[in-house]
Amino acid sequence: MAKKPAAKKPSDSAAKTAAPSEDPDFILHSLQEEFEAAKSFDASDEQMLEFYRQMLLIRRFEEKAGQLYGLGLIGGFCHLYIGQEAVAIGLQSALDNDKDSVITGYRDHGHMLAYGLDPKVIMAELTGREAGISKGKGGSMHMFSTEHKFYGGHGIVGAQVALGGGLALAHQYRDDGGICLAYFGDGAANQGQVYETFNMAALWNLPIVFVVEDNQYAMGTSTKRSSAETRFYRRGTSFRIPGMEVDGMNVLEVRAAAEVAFKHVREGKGPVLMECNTYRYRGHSMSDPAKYRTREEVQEQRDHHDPIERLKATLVGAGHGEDQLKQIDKDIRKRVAEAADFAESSPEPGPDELYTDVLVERY
Ligand SMILES: Cc1ncc(C[n+]2csc(CCOP(=O)(O)OP(=O)(O)O)c2C)c(N)n1
Ligand SMILES: [Mg+2]
Repeated sequence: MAKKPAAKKPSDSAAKTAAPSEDPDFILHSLQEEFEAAKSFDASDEQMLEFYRQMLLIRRFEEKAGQLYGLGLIGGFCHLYIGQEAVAIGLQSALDNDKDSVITGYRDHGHMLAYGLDPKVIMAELTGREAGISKGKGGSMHMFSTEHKFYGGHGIVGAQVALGGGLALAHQYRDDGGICLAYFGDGAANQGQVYETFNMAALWNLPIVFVVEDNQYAMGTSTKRSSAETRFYRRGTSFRIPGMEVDGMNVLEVRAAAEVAFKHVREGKGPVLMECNTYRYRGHSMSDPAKYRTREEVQEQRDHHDPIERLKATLVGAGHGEDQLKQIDKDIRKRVAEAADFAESSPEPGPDELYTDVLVERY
């Protein structure tokens, strides 16, 4: 786990034994206790293999995206998700894609791939091609698909939280049974609009799960330098939003937390705030030399907390051979190479596309 939970104070254990009505922090840890009771998702063999394939696809895709950026084939910004794969896969594997919506910031390639989409349309979006999921007009930071109920891809830090509140209100208003999953970063967690949204979401009992992907840094600033309270799951307490603290480097733990949180929200009990502790291996964006941290710090995370290696060890323990897992990697590398070839060779959108998708109506 990227961040060690602080040692419990005596008052925490006292509160644990108190009846809910006498426990001032009941709201805060009501779901955490349920989650702690079954912290690892009891995945079938096939589910575990699927989590492994999906996380590896994100990893290899992002590595390739980094290469294409280096070759000048990706314009604008490019923020890689390497290291954080278990968060998107653990959470989104528990969604109902026919009903639920997802919204996130600019580090969004992994969240799109978690839908099981063909990597070709994501890579083509990165290279600005017509075949891309947003016709090549969104690029890395602004992917969007109403078809999949994926509402972006946002470059304004924290904006997706307020917009996510709106998506949740739409689910409630239309009574469509869906919930919204709104991801944001540790840096975004210090934005004012986040707390305005918390207030409204709790007041109106909106069906939303707020997820802080605490990857330890906001650009070059560590959470310790930017945040008075780094245990982000506590930040909903004053709005009576239950918090959950999750090891975001462990896909089975993230999925177990998703089960608890989604059930709570689907039952109409209002929002949940989940903190997933994770780590980004690469710089903030491709143009970040990452001088604010040591190589050793990154290496320690790679060597001891990597989410893919961790699941691999579980799979090996369950009897899967190294050869089988190597073959999966080989197949994924091939898919990603094909996606890159496709993205490099497909045409750019025509000039008339400049005037489409600007307003809802074509003009
Ligand atoms: C409103 C706003 N302020 C500042 C920025 C510049 N900016 C871009 S990314 C970023 C850091 C955000 O970090 P975090 O929320 O932790 O997300 P991460 O990049 O770690 O995924 C900042 C300050 C911005 N895009 N929007
Ligand atoms: Mg961050």
